[in-house]
Amino acid sequence: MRVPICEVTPETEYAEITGWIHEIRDLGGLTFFLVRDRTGIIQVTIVRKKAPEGVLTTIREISRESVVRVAGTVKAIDKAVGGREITPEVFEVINRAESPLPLDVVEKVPAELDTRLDARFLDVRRPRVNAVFQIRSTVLDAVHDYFFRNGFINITTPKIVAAATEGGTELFPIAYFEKEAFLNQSPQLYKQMLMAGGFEKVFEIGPIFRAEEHNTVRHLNEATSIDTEVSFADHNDVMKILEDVVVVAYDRVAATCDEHLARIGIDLEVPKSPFPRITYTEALEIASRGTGEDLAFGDDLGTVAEKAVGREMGVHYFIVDWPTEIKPYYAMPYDDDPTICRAFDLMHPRMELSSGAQRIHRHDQLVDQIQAKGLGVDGFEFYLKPFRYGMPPHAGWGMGAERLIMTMLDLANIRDAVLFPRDRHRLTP
Ligand code: AMO
Repeated sequence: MRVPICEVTPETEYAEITGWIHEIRDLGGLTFFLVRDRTGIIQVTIVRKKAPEGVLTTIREISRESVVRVAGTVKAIDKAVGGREITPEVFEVINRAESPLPLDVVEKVPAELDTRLDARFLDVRRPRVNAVFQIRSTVLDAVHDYFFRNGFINITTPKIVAAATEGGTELFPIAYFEKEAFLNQSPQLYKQMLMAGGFEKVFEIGPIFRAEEHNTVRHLNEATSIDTEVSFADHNDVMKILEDVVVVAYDRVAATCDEHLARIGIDLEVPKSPFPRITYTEALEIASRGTGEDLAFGDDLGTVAEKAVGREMGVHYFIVDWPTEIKPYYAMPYDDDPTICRAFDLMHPRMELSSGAQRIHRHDQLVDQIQAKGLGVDGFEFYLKPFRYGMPPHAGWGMGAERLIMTMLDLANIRDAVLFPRDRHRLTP
């Protein structure tokens, strides 16, 4: 019976494995193959003089990255990876890979990102790259788990929508019969409407679409957003949830992904909660000091400013009390000073991970705020209606999964945290 390669130990007597030919080393009378499956690598050793005729025929036609089946006796051997090797009685090529390969899976030759993404199916065979996606899977699992354990309902909202949520410029229009439609920028309006639906605690992990004009190392045109919305909660309550989610994700990876982390070369440090909080005004001061720029209330914190604040903070931190004018219409202004609002950003020293807020839950105030932002209420009726029939106070946030993983694993480019990135120039594979 076929077993995963990681289960073949020096004590195993006989094993059948399937996988890909990772490397071939031909020393004349002796040929070594490294065979890889998703669990590990094993050496297959062939002594030409002793090997069965069938095995010798196979090794004549074999190429790297071909899919093979190997069965034979296992021997403990110090010099081989994992301290064991197989001497095959059966060595079958299930599907031969063409040569040359579009990408070297052995990772000896560094490849350009574009070359790697063009041949992503081969790129993810690389143990280091594969480890990133094993960890991504673990992170999303831990986040799901957190929400389920805490009584949240997993929702799925439409990705084809009629209105912008986060501003009009980053919107992808699509052809939807005779109507104007867009790809959803965020589940924002839907998760809020479900607060009027009485769900109280919802979460969604799904795609968001942003028509980012410029290629940067931290923007995608299709990203994965971890979203939540909670009724009878304020911004402080959901910041606590956000901290917990980040810590839970790191904790799970630290506890279960030793081997994957080692492959990537990361010594993972789990962030400690509560994360420090600074106000937007304090962030401006730090940024002005750090960059020499003269930033004024109401200015966006650009990349350079963010980095300067990140350097000083050194750990995950929140920026709170943002100017109402630069946050979306749904963020609730403070009663005693409506120039600032109950919005927050969660920052990693390298970049923003999440934003959220307590939302306006009163219909008329929301209409005023939409109009104050220069937006028309046309097209928003479906969203505004629930606010007239018993909308509870609520708060929530959205966090980019790729940014969470990118910063956790210290990846240089956000494209390394997503299997098939969509950017300004990339629509395939
Ligand atoms: P915001 O627009 O700040 O807020 O997005 C929330 C988080 O989503 C991630 N993100 C992206 N990641 C990669 N590429 C992009 N183009 C991209 N755009 C956004 C970031 C960001 O911090 N509705 C609000 C959230 C809320 O208030 O609940 C929203 O979408 O990590």
